[in-house]
Formats: sequence, C-alpha cells, structure tokens
Amino acid sequence: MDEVSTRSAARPAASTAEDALKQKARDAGTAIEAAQQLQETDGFHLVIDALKLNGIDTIFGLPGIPITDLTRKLQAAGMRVISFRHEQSAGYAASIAGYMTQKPGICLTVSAPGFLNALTALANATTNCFPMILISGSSEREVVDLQQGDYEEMDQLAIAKPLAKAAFRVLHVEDIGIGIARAIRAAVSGRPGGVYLDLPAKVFPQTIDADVGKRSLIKVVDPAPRQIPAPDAVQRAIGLLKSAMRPLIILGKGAAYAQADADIRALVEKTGIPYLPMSMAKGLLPDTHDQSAAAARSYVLPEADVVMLIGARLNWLLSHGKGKTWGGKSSKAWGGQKFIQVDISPQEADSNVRIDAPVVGDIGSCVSALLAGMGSNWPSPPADWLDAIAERRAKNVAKMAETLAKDPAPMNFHSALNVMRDIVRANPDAILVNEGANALDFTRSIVDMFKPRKRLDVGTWGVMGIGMGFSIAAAVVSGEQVIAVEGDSAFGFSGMEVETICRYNLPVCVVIMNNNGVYRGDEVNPTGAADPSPLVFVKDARYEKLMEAFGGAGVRATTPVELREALEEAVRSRKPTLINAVIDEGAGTESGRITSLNPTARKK
Ligand code: OXT
Ligand code: ADP
Ligand code: MG
Repeated sequence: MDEVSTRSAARPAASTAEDALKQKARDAGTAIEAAQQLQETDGFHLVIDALKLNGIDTIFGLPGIPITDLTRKLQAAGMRVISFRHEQSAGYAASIAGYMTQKPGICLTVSAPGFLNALTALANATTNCFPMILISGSSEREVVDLQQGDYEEMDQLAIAKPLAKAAFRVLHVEDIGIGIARAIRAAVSGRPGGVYLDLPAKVFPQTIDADVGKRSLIKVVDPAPRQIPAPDAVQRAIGLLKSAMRPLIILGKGAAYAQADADIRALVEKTGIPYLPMSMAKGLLPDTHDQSAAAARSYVLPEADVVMLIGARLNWLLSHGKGKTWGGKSSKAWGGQKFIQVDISPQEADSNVRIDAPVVGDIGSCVSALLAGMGSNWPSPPADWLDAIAERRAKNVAKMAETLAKDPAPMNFHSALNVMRDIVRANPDAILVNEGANALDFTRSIVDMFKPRKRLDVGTWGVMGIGMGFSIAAAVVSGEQVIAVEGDSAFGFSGMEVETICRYNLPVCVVIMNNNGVYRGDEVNPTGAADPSPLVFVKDARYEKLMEAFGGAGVRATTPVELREALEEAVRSRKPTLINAVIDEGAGTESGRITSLNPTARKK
C-alpha cells in the first residue's frame, strides 16, 4: 500500500513590509499547523487508501455533491476513474467489471437522485450474483432523520437494503476501513451480489491522526474463501450421474464467473455428457464443441433423465425445471428428471423442484472434487442418447445454415448476424455485449462464442439498458475489442454513453439492429390519429451520427457487405464506432423468443 495520504495547506502572499512581518508570524503558525496536518489524514484519503489497499484500481461513477472532490482525489492517487453521463450505466459497468474480474466493481454516486439512478444496477447485480459495491454520498443524518428537508434528503440505507445483498453506513472517519472491508467481503464471498455503502458528506472532511487512520484500514484476507463440498454430497452426485441413461449438464453464468474453466471442460469431456450452456456460459467450452447440445435444446430438456446444473438456477430461463419444456404433462407438472445442483448457495436447492443431489460449495472446489471422485474410467453415456442428440442438432444446424445463406433485401436479423458470426469467429477474444429482444435472441443462437466470459447480456432479468455500461467496463478491464449488438430500443436506454466511449477512446463498436421499434417497426396507431404506435420509433433514424458527434466513426449499413466492411474496419482501427444496421422493420416478433410470457387479453 502507498503511504497514507495527507492533506496540504495553502499560504497567502505578503505585499508590504508590515504585511511581510505579519506574514512571517503567520508562516511560523502555518508551519506548526502544516506539521500537525502532516500527521493527520481525513475521510477522503482514507476511502482512497482503503480501496487501494484492497487492490481496487478502477472506479465507475458520476461526480457531484458530496463526492466531486473524492473523484478528483481518486484520479490524483493513480486510480482509473471512469466518469459516465448517467449513474445507471456506471452501475452496470461496475457490476459487470465485478463479474469479469471477481473483484467487486465500484460505482460512486452523489446522494438521492444519483443514488437512485444507480439502484437498478445494484438490484440487477444482486439478482445476477455479480459482485459490486455502490458507494453513495449522502446528506446530513440528523437532518435526514428528522425529515427537515436537507439538500437531496433521503434515507438511502433503508432504501438500498431490500435490493442489496448487504448495506452498510459509516458515520465516523475511523470506521471507513471497516466499512470498506465489510462491503468487499459481502460482495464477493459466498453467492456474490450487490452491496451498498453509505458515506454521509460529513465523513469526508473528518480528520484523524494519520497513524491511527492507517491502522484503522483492513486489507481483507481471503475475501472469497473456498467452500469445499462435503465428500458424501460429492459421492451422492457421482452415484446419480453414473446411473443416468440420458444425462445432461447445464452450465450457467455462475460456472463462468468461477473461473474454473479448465476443470469444467475436463469434467464435461471426461464424462462425455452433452451440455447446454446458458446464455452467458456460452464459450465456457467453444460453442462448436461436439458435446454442445445448444442446437438441440428443446429435445434434451424433456428427454434427459439426470441433469447436473453447474452455476445455473432453475428459474424462468429454465422453465423452473418443470412443465412442458421438461416433458411434464401440464404447465407445472414435473417432467421426471432427477437433478444434481452444484451451487455455492445452500438455499438454492429445491427452489423449484426437488434436487436429489445438492453439491454445495464453490464451483472450482466442487468440480475438482467431482473429477477426483470419478476416477479414470468413467463410462460414456449410452450411444443412442448421444446419437439422438447429434441427429437433432444436425437438423437444426442445417436449418439455420439454410436461413443464414439467404440474402434478402432489406437485410434481416439472420443475414446481418451471419456477418457478426464470422467476425466473432475471426476475433474470439472480442467481447460481445448483447441486448434487445429479437436482437438478443437471434444473436444468442446464431453467434458462436469460443472463450469464457466473452458474452455479456441482459441476464436474469432480461433488463434493457446494460449495453453501454457493460461495453465500457468490458473494454476498460480487459483492453479487448468490444462489439455491442443492440436492439434500437435497447440502445436508447444508455445511448448517451457513446460520448463516454469516445472520451476514453475505447475500442467499442456498437451495432444497432435498427428495425424502427420495440420488437418491430411496422405497427400503426389503430385509431388512425397522428400519434405513432407506442412500439415504434422515428423511421430511418440516423443513430450513427450520434457517434460522429463525439469524434467516433459512424456508418449506416444496409447490406451484409456494408456491415462486414464496417465491422472489419472497426476491429482493425479499434476506434469508437457505431454501425446503424438497417433491418427489415417487419422482421421481429413480439418479445423475441419469449412471446408466451405476454399475458393475452381475454377480450379482443
Ligand atoms: O431446440 P429448438 O428447436 O427449440 O431450437 C432452439 C435451439 O435448439 C436452436 N439453436 C440453434 N440452432 C442451430 N444452430 C445453433 N448454433 C443453435 N443454437 C440454438 O435455436 C432455438 C432457440 O435456442 P435458445 O434461444 O437457446 O432457446 P429458447 O427456447 O429461446 O430458450 C429459452 C430462453 C428463455 C432461455 C431464451 O429464450 C432466453 O434466454 N431468453 C432471454 C429473453 C430475454 O431476456 N429477453 C429480453 C427481455 S424482452 C422485453 O422484456 C423487452 N423490453 C421490456 C423492458 C425491459 N426488458 N427492460 C426494461 C428496463 N424496460 C423494458 C423492451 C423495451 S425487450 C425490449 C426492447 C426490444 O426492442 P429492441 O429494438 O431492443 O429489440 P428488437 O426486438 O430487436 O426490435
Ligand atoms: P444462468 O442465468 O446462467 O442460468 P444463474 O444466475 O441463474 O445463471 O445462476 C448462477 C448460480 O451460480 C447462482 O445460483 C449462484 O449462487 C451460483 N454461483 C455464483 N458464483 C458461484 C461460485 N463461485 N461457485 C458456486 N456457485 C456460484
Ligand atoms: Mg428494435
């Protein structure tokens, strides 16, 4: 750690002889004061020192009262401070930085409105198990608690609590070290999540003896301790897996987060069991892997008899583990599968259906224990199971290839994403950010991923607005090229951050799948009045000019050839680029692949 920072004093200049004398006397006083100050530190510096001590080197935020000076001082202390145009994007950036690095991503905001702007991201982080810490300045406690109308008055701690994994407030400068240590531990240990840390304005200028301050800081030892699974739980899981005739492994984003890539691949390959990657687990093994059952999803879920979930929850994305998707006779009926669930959270088991073999621990430890317990001659799954999957997969892949080979005018999702598929294959280190409905669902199934943690998307909530925040953080923490495939509606939620992308000159290429609206752009107002349908946007919007406005490259692409050229140039130049890919406005469907979740009106 650097030495604990100290504050410095300014001195006035002397003009006359008398003034000079006075100045001399003052200087003597100032020197004593300065010496005293040299031995003092304050809240600003202790926050910086505590973060640095714990290896935090990047802050995502937006300055203003009471944290403006903190952002300056963080930068002056050598930390990377990425300043956004809206706190929501800063929050999403922090959360995905946490997912990518296993270190809590830090988002720094002002009080009440700034805090609230970041709150969606904090809640989203908790929901997705991403480790982040939202640090917000807040107003005078005494005034807030008496509701006397302080500047940006709000009881932020109370509001954050139900949306965060943990929430803390620091009232005294000497507790800053503990507050930050607790926040770090809470964010990354066990099931990761979003943590709120409230820092009232008056803590920042509070002073304390520098030595006492230094001693008050905590370097967190082993912030995310390994959690070794119980040997009998491992044996139970192995026994069940061995008994399977039609086994299936489902890899979720918890498995990607765990960074146990080699062991997970070894487990899949050693068992020979087909696997299904959840969206953000794509690339954990290359999507072109022989054992991938992604292209046979609707076949393997109902047909499997034993399913091993690794870092994936049986939530809505997996139809709660029951119902017709799983071969159940009705929408809530159990399909008959037995489940093994590998997860760090003991409470996750039985959340939707019975888990016959829970394996509780961190995925790295669990997978290596499973591997060790399996011995060296694990039998291959029955050939008829593998053959049936291969057949179904080949059929779907051939069907997809046929669609991708078409070149309709105007361009549609398939012909545009066929280009994207080639570009990602040629640049497997590039990070793909993805949001929208059709723009999301088509990209997920068309664009293969080849390396872990390269696909970042709307996650558990299907939330729009993550696009630019995720892209900025991904570029900042990895230095890699980022390609953001965005629905035109999705892009609108965080579009102003293209200025941030240009300001920091990040290698981000935003591709807008522009179909003039939410899901599609051809809806009309049924009354015939002048107002457009609630689902459509200005036709032929020139989104590319937004990027040009800030010095980046803007391209309007109406054909796959133009799109390919623009993408290749973006990747070659690493310049901030926005490609407005003009898609047939009638190409999408309502809510993409999740149309069925829309309630339908009884009365037409
Ligand atoms: O097996 P079958 O035959 O079924 O085939 C499957 C696979 O086997 C096959 N497949 C393949 N075939 C060949 N080759 C390969 N490689 C291959 N891979 C797969 O393809 C099919 C499909 O596979 P998939 O996708 O794996 O399977 P399936 O059944 O779809 O999986 C189910 C799910 C649930 C896991 C999956 O669908 C999924 O992950 N879905 C996520 C959906 C989601 O999160 N959507 C986003 C939310 S929608 C809505 O809420 C929107 N809003 C409202 C809103 C939101 N969200 N947030 C906020 C803050 N405010 C409002 C809005 C405003 S979307 C939206 C904007 C939309 O407009 P845009 O302009 O942005 O976007 P466009 O729609 O483009 O206009
Ligand atoms: P997906 O959306 O990809 O299916 P989910 O977010 O539903 O994934 O599930 C991720 C799961 O992974 C959560 O239940 C979480 O507790 C678990 N998890 C996260 N990190 C770890 C880890 N390091 N070890 C074990 N489990 C983890
Ligand atoms: Mg759209």
